[in-house]
Amino acid sequence: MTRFVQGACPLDCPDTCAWQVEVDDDGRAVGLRGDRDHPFTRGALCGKVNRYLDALYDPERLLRPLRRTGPKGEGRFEEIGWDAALELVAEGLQDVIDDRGPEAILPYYYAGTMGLVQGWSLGPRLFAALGASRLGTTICSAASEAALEATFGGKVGVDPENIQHAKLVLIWGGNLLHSNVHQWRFVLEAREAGAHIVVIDPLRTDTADRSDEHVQLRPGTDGALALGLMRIVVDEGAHDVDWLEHHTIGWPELNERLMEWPAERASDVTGVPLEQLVALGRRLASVRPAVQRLGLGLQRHGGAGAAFRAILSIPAVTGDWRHVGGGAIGSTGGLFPIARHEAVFPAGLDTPAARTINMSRLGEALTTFDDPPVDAMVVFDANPAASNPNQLRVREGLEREDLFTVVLEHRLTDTAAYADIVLPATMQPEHVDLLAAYGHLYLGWNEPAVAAPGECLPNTEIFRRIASALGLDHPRLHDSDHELARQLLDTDGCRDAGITLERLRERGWLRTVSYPTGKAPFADGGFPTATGKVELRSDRLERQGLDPLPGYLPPFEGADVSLSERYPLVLLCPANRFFVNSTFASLDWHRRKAGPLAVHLHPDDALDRGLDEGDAIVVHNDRGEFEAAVTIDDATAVGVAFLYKSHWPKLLRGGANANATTPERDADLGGAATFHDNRVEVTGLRLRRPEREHSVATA
Ligand SMILES: Nc1nc2c(c(=O)[nH]1)N[C@H]1C(S)=C(S)[C@@H](COP(=O)(O)OP(=O)(O)OC[C@H]3O[C@@H](n4cnc5c(=O)[nH]c(N)nc54)[C@H](O)[C@@H]3O)O[C@H]1N2
Ligand SMILES: Nc1nc2c(c(=O)[nH]1)N[C@H]1C(S)=C(S)[C@@H](COP(=O)(O)OP(=O)(O)OC[C@H]3O[C@@H](n4cnc5c(=O)[nH]c(N)nc54)[C@H](O)[C@@H]3O)O[C@H]1N2
Ligand SMILES: [Mo]
Repeated sequence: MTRFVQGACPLDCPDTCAWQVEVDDDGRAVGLRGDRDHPFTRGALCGKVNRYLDALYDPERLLRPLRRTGPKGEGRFEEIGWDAALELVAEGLQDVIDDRGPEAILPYYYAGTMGLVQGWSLGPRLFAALGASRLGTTICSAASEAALEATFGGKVGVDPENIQHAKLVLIWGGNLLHSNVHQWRFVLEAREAGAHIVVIDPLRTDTADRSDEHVQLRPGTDGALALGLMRIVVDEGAHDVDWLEHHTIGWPELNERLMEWPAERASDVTGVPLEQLVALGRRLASVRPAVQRLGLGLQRHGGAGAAFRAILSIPAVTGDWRHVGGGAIGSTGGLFPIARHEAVFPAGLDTPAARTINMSRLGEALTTFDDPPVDAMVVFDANPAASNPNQLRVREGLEREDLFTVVLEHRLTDTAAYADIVLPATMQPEHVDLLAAYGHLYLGWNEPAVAAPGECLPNTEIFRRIASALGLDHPRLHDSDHELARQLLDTDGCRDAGITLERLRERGWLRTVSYPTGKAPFADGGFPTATGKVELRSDRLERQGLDPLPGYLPPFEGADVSLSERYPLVLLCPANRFFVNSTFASLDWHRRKAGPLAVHLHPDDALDRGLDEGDAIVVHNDRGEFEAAVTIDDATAVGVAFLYKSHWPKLLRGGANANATTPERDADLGGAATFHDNRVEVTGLRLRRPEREHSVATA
């Protein structure tokens, strides 16, 4: 006999699936399936998560606390007991506090689990109470979030389920078939009902291949395309004057700016053929409802914030918010009435002011900060040695003998290999959690299904024990997991939507807004801006000395002509179908499916460099280099190379992945990382390193 336990996928992905773990009489997980009743999961998990139990029962899982016995990075450790480990952690942190003050401690975390309980509550809370440096969580979506804030007042937009009602779907910088699989079914439903599907991407991705139209623009030029399209809508006389007047701020100024963007200029900047651009603009002028689905790929460039704002402005100009299925959607995160801030800064807990360190410039922080330096780092839910930009500098920082590093992990990642102490954490079927999503409107509950293996503990329990070891006994640092979940749900929004912990546990998932799908909730404005209007002009951005209007800001390296002589290729490194960031990238099945690290080059770029399919290459720029194999691929344009991100550096020949070349440079908004705004050159390994055998890089 087996039974099914309700849970939720914890991975950093817009789909946040509801799943059910099948458990046998011995308490072992033997199966995993998508929840058939969940309106977004609809009974199916993605290929990589179908194999999640491989990760759960991976023989490489960490089961006991470890203390480093070899040099940093080498990965030699000995097992120690929890008591000894916690004593060492408390001692290490206390020494740093005594020497340099609490700000010399940096908690470093991201979305290895998107669980609100295990992720962004008690850990950040503990470090806030210590007075440690705060973390600017910018590595993924900070530019788009800042753009959404400035334009809509928050992360709101079209209910992704309603995309099925659109007649024109524009997908900007999102490879849905890799990274937002469940959204694709709603797109297909729209298409079956007659919608025209357009993918806007420098690469002809699988998603582009299966759509009706592919707009292959130059990387980092979406802002120019959006302005050009809006200009055509205006020239066609199809802008919704009435909606613009009543529900937006700044239309006259934006309209003036559009006059600077005739289609010819937009075509020149983006490289999109004039006829295609004009035809798309006319389609946008005439087809209602149209929806703009914004992925995150387009926002990993210097001008990301401006571009996002320009695209978000389109439905105000076309009046699409009036219609079910019309509008724009970047993230649904703001439609979850969760007490995120209070989870970290609860009433009654003293949290001293402290500096904020931008996580996307971790290498810089670890190697240059002085007042105080970062002398201790506690890493959880993240793998910066694989996933952060400027990998060599991050590594240089992690190698510092005077840096005390603690890593909470499932596996001995590249980052964990640099730790002084590694603490073994539980995985999703082993702990309680509460999940919000950024690609649909359902909160999810995750009930533990199996016992934790070895001596693994949930992140929360580890933080409670670290608090005790430091002698901190404030009750808010010892809240139980259920208590944390209850605090997260303690909001007016949850009360309005009838969400309680009890109902959530009983059902497994609940819709977060009080209106049903099939509504156009922004038909009459009602955006979470101060005025309820779409802010085409943002006074807030103007006060920060930024362009108050949506515009076009060229990519940094992407448009840098002087750099292009030495580094003629722009390197894009989007989502790998079989990994989620570096998660799963050490497992056999996932690695086999993903294949060895391959850099895709346009046939002309390969020919220019004398490279054949499968040749071993070095990809390099001033920041660093990594080894890979060449794949010749006309899915990309001349001058644009790409690979799928997140192989584990230590499993690669050469010991580095694409992030050895990516920049630590902030985008225009939000201090966001700019992974895709990166110039490189590619050289055959044979030519560059004649002393080396030129075999293909291993995965
Ligand atoms: N399988 C899988 N799923 C994932 C992830 C994963 O690693 N693997 N990662 C998760 C995470 S953390 C995130 S943030 C999301 C990311 O997933 P997406 O939002 O899809 O973002 P990316 O994969 O970075 O890039 C998507 C597409 O944007 C294109 N692109 C690059 N530059 C530009 C540009 O300037 N303009 C336009 N229009 N397009 C551009 C790329 O070519 C790529 O095809 O996916 C999540 N889901
Ligand atoms: N080249 C390139 N690099 C990129 C990107 C890109 O487009 N190109 N995209 C960036 C993006 S969008 C993102 S979001 C970042 C993501 O970067 P990270 O947030 O660092 O994500 P991962 O590399 O998957 O590392 C997450 C780690 O968390 C661990 N983990 C999972 N659950 C738990 C838990 O419950 N407890 C503990 N203690 N650990 C847990 C996993 O084992 C895993 O090792 O990567 C960025 N890196
Ligand atoms: Mo991300």
